[in-house]
Amino acid sequence: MDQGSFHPRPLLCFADTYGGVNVRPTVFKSNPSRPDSAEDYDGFASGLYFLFSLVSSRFGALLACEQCSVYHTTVVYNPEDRVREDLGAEALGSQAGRASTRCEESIAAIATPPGHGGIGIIRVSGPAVKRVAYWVLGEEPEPRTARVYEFLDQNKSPIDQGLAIFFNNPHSYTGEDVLELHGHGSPAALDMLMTRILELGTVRLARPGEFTERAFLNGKLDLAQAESVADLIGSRTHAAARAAKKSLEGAFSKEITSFSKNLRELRVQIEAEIDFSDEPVGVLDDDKLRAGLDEAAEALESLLCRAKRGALLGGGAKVVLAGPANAGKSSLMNALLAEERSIVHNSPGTTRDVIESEIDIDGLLLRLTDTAGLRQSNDEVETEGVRRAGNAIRGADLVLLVLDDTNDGTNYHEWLKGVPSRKSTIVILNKCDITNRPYGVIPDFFGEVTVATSATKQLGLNSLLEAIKQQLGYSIMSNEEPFMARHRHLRALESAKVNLAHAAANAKDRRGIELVAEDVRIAQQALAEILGTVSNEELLGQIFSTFCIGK
Ligand SMILES: Nc1nc2c(ncn2[C@@H]2O[C@H](COP(=O)(O)OP(=O)(O)O)[C@@H](O)[C@H]2O)c(=O)[nH]1
Ligand SMILES: [Mg+2]
Repeated sequence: MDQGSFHPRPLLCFADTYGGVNVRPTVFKSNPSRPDSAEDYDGFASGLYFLFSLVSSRFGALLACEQCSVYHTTVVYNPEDRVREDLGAEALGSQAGRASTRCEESIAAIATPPGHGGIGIIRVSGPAVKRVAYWVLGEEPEPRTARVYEFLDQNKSPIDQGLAIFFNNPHSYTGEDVLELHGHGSPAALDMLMTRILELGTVRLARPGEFTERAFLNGKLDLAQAESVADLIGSRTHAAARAAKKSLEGAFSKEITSFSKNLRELRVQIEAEIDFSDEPVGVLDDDKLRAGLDEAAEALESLLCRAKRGALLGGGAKVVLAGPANAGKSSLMNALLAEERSIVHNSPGTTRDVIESEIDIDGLLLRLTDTAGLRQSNDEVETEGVRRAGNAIRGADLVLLVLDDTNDGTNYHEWLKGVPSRKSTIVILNKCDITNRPYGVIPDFFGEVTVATSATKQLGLNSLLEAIKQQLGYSIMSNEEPFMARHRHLRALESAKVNLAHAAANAKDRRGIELVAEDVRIAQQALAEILGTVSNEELLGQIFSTFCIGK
């Protein structure tokens, strides 16, 4: 038998041909509730499957009829089934792929930050919530109604007084019963109340992020939304907070879902084309396939671009000022910050340590880092400073190579050697007030992005900030509100991009269509990871452990 011509694909005919019965042929599971379900035929079906593998040619029509006469439920074909099976139920955006997880344990935590404040909130979630309410409030509160209560200790004397709100499952943040006690923001009173709740014995202290983790597990949020909760809490600029809020509302998830859906449709067509390549159905010709892949690649690129901007918003960027001693690095840092942060002096070797400060430009948080001038020195402290400067350069998202235009500009390439070749770099020719070089971007400066500045006269700084934003890929797009993204998301999108590129390469040869299907499947899988529909325990642990307690 010709093994080469064998396709181990379990499809035999279109579903439509045999009505609405829709059982995946790979499963061979009968449905005992149906009289025609061929119960007890599972073994027979497996046997048939084994036999199929010996058939030396495409067996679609032949075995479809064969099967039909026995029990057609096992042979009905629907290309969507395979796509769906790979992704785990409705992986694309809906929560159905994640089994609702009701935790047996109840958890509690102080949800407000430590210290004294007007209000302190304790949150309890889980099956013991009603019992806690009964012991602490003396009754089970009306769901979703704020009421003033006395919070009672075991002797029924009040610990504190405040609002209590009960959210019955599934209509709560976690999807479980939740009780919120809004007392006074006194660490002592909150501590007493927490002790009271924990001594009931049915509740334990929540781990960081455990409330949100439960919300995720119960299908209230997808993983990208859950991450944006932490991003919103940790946001340091208005733009970052707004972007995190957008992601929490599902803006990023929607984009991923919609793109995945398109990819999925393309995949269904590719799968059908493979399965019916010998039949005159003509699902997807070469041009259509290539056009579909090109379109997907384009959409992914735009998504990646926006996600990069979102990731920048969330994490900010480390921008390191490096270069020879006395070029004006510290002066430039101070000019950009509009404050005297670094010591400026005309004697070389003044800056000996790494000095960091943050600046918000159009919502983008830059962590500006001033470093010691790169030079040989007999001074141990300065040598250590130069070593640290090297580390800072290696860890930078963007290096500003500051050169003194009065003498270093001509041998800029020597200085460039000190910067790793793949680092994003801007060359700055400082002290242009002395050389009379026009300030601003210098076009075509030996292929480097170069800006002429005067730190002392504050010239060329706006051009420099624009160049920084551009180099970091952060440019404000008109009516598009940015969404928050993380490096984890970027990695997944990059991986999808690589796989789509493979798919496009494989699509050049008709014989590679099976590989195309596999590439698209892996790309789709990478996207599903973003939403957490195919996430693993370790990843979830990593993500939720970065949350604060009580969220
Ligand atoms: N004329 C002029 N002098 C500058 C400029 N930037 C820095 N300087 C001077 O150059 C000297 C070294 O500056 P500094 O910022 O300490 O350089 P660093 O060693 O690279 O940090 C100081 O005397 C500064 O006042 C500039 O743009 N124009
Ligand atoms: Mg300095």
